[in-house]
Amino acid sequence: MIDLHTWPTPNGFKVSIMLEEVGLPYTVIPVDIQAGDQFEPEFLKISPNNKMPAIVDRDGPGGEPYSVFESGAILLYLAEKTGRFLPTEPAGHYMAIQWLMFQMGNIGPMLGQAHHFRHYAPEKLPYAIERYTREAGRLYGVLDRRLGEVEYLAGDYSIADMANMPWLRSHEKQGQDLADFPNVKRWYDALGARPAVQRGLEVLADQRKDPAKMDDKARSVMFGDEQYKSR
Ligand SMILES: N[C@@H](CCC(=O)N[C@@H](CS)C(=O)NCC(=O)O)C(=O)O
Repeated sequence: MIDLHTWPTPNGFKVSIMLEEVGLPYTVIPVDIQAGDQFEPEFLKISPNNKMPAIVDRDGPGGEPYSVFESGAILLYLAEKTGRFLPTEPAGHYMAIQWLMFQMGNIGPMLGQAHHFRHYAPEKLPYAIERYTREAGRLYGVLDRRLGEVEYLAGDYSIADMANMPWLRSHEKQGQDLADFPNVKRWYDALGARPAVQRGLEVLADQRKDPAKMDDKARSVMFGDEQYKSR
């Protein structure tokens, strides 16, 4: 049994999609990041960077409970635990890891900044909006070129696709139009048609709050003073 500490965000959905794909039983433990659950001492023991998602595998290495934070590490852990969605032959294996790292180092941080400056920032800063919207568009272009050559990012469907796809759901909020990226759109629609992906995207979906309606307390927890209290 896996405990999944999560909230309905792209990083959380990566892991719920994988758990649905492999069919491992899991319990969802909500981490309300607008209420500050990520700073609870018990949560920090399993996720020291105060971010969801995190998992605890009750049947970890040696049969002992084992916790994992960072969604990319969680996807690798689950892929290796189950022997699914990560090729074992070296060329495919490292291809999947490359596109997983591409997501962790680029798609997540840059699309996240585009979303932040376009929608969350109290001040509309043209420099930041232009910089991150342009970078988001460049990254969509990288994905589009890759997906013009292969059906899935690593050839076969893998954790690399599961990591990238949830981030593209907010393409409008990131200032992007999928019509400009036809190969991305083909892949995005194919993933969205998978029942396991649909179930993974439903996890805690009813808890999703409109960022435009974030109150001062939530803003402080997410972006303000509360962030620095756990130091
Ligand atoms: N690199 C991390 C990023 C996780 C992350 O950014 N989580 C955000 C929500 S999507 C979070 O928990 N934010 C709460 C906070 O920073 O206090 C991962 O991929 O797991």
